[in-house]
Formats: sequence, structure tokens, C-alpha cells
Amino acid sequence: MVIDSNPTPPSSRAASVAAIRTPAFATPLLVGRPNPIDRERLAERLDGMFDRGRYTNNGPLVQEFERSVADLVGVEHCIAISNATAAMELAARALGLTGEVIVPAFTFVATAHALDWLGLRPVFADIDPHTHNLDPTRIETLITPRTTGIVGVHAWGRACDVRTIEEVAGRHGIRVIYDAAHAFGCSKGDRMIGGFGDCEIFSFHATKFIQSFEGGMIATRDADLASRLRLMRNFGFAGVDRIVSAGTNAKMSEAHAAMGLTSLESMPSTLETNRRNHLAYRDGLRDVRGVELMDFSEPDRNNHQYVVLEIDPDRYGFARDALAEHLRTHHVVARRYFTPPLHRVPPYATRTAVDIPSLPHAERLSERVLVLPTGSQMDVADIATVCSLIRDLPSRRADAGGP
Ligand code: T4K
Repeated sequence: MVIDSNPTPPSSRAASVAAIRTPAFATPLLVGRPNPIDRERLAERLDGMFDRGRYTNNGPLVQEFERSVADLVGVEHCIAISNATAAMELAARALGLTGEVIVPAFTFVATAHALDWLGLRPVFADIDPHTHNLDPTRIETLITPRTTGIVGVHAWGRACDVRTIEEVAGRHGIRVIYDAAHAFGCSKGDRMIGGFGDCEIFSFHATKFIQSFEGGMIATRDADLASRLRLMRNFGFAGVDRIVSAGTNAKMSEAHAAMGLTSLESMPSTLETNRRNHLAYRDGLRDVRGVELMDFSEPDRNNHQYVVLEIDPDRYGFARDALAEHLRTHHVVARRYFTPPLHRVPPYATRTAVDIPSLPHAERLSERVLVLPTGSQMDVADIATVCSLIRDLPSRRADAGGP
């Protein structure tokens, strides 16, 4: 996809929705456009890095980024990793997972691929259709003598039912990792995500709430696990020329940490923009039949990085894919995360066809969910325009003689 690196100011971008053949926006609105940062601060940090001549291998910026994240989420140990997928591989290996690991079928493919890459077997579980997270009531039925772990995903930054997941895991003596790729700055009640399970994994990919171009972070309260992870991300080196374990190269560079620190400094304004946009979408879509906006107005904190719709085709009059296509013709590039559900994609589809029952909620949601653009690329007038595109689609069909 071509990334618009020089966007037109939002206010001059919206065109008339009335003109059916003219796209409503002159330039594409994208899901996952990087959130703004202070470029001068980034340049200063990079200058410091050039002056020091230290570009990677646990340099001062990486250490500062780790400390900042640890303070923010309230855990003792944070280990910066090259990306969240590599972080999941390291965590699963450092925790000694073998055999089968239970994962939700409704997540980004990286969650399962990281396990599969290690020779583990992801066992797909259905999700709760309201939270989009692992349905904890189904986990126990999937546990076998080969199960060694559960990976919960805090989808869209909404915390899993951590209490039940950890209670089930504790009863069976198995490990818990949380894929918190979406959940930086989010909480479960007054506890920040980062401190649950054996460890939690954040993604700082360019598209995330806080980003370091590419990047990941493992947060844990377990000091032994943290030291194993530090060794493993750096070839097993415990000091100069001293190798004490197996390892790989999953280090974060200083330039990535410079971006991560700079992005963290923008967190308050990024959150304010995301929250403003979420409220504008909520107002604009309030009365649209068959279109439900995922609401995060609970005691839990959310970063509002994702604007998630569920489309009921019977009530809306159009299927999710038709709406996505309609929006695309107006340069609103919504995304169908996560389609298809993981038990239906290679290599899992062929392996699981025989022994996995259908996972109705994951399947249904992956045909209904649509993620809309947000962030600083849009103002509230743009969001009103996107909402009218969504609201007006069914009436176009009615004008043309009904469904
Ligand atoms: N677990 C979960 C639950 C995840 O969602 C992810 C990643 C991971 C684990 C793994 O984390 P990492 O190993 O990546 O740290 C994108 C992201 O690449 C991926 O990181 C993210 N989840 C996923 C939900 O979204 P794609 O395949 O949609 O990428 P792509 O290239 O289509 O870009 C997404 C959108 O962002 C487009 O609208 C374009 C826009 N974009 C993208 C980039 C890279 C920009 O505007 N600027 C950019 O620089 O996966």
C-alpha cells in the first residue's frame, strides 16, 4: 500500500458526499497511520546516539525505554525486543512451553505463527462475542495432558478475563502469556495491562498507539524469567565472550528506542485525539441500524487506537464487505481485522480441519468486523463525513428500489 507521507490538512480534504461519483476524500484515510511525534526530539535523540557511537546491544536509549515502560505499566522488568512476534517466540521458549498452547482464533496471525514457528501446536479457542477475547468458559475443555500454556489476547486493548484465565491455568499448572500488542496504556480496572500472567507482550509497530517503527516489549514481574529473556535476545551472552545459553538476535536498536521514547512523550495528545475521534464516531453512528461501535466506556482504560464496528447484514441491509468496498470508493480504507479466523488460514486450516469443531463466534465476527481509520489524519468533520457514508448506504439501496 502507498503511504501518504504528505497529507492534505483534514479540513480541506473532505469533498461533498452528495456527489456519488466523487470520492468523499481526496487522499486515502488509512487505519494504522502512525501517530504524530515531535520530530525535533527524535532528531536530538538520534544526534546523541551518533555522538555516542552506540547503535545497538542494550544501549542507553533501550535501557531508558525499558525503564519508562516499566514505570508506566507498574512492573519490575521490561525487556525491549525487535518486534512483538519475536517477543512471543522468546517468551514461549523462555517459559519452556511444549506441545499444545491454547490461543483465540480471532487475533492477528502473528499470535499463532510465533508458537507454530517454535514447533508448538496452537489450539484454537472460541471468543466471547461481546469482548472479542478468549471465552474463559471454553478454555478448560481444550486442556489436554499436552497443554502447557494459554495465550490470551487483549483484543483492541480490552483486557481479557484475566482472573478466570489465571485461575484455570493455576489449577492445571500451565503458563499464561498475554498478547498485549494492542493494549499499551490500557488497564483492567485500576491495574495497568503489563502485570498479568507470567508475562505480557506489547507491540510498538508503526501502526500501534505507541510505536518505535518496529518493536516489542516483554513485561513481567518474574526476575528469573526476565534474566533468561535478556540472555536469549542476545545470543545467550552473559558478558563479553561469555555464552551461557542458547539465544537468538531479537535486540531492539537505539534508533528504535529513540522513536519509542519520543512516541511515549506524545502519549497524552495521542490519547486525546483518539478519544475525541471515538466520541465523534459514537455520536455519528448512534442511530444507524445494524452498525454497532465497540464501546470502551467501562472502568477499564482504553487507548482508542482502534475504532471497531460490527455490521449485522440483516439489520443494516448490506454485508460488511459491501460497506468496506463502498467506503474504499470514497478513499476511506477500512480494514477487515481479523479475517479469516486463524483456524481457517494456512497452515492451520489443513491441520485442524479434522479435529477442530467450528468456532462460531470467531467465524461470525470475522465476517462482521470492520476497523475504521482514526488518529490525527482526521478531524471531527471528517468523521461526520465517514459516518454519513455509512448511514447513507442503505438509503441508496432503498432509493434504487429496495434490497
Ligand atoms: N499480536 C497482535 C494481536 C497484533 O495485532 C500484532 C500486530 C502482533 C501480535 C504482532 O506485532 P508485531 O510483530 O508487528 O510487533 C498490521 C501491522 O503490521 C501489525 O503489526 C498489526 N498487528 C496488525 C493488526 O496490523 P497489516 O498486515 O494490516 O499491515 P499493513 O502493511 O497492511 O498496514 C496496516 C495499515 O497501516 C495500512 O492501512 C497502512 C498503515 N500504515 C502501515 C505502516 C507500516 C501506515 O500508514 N504507515 C506505516 O508505516 O498488519
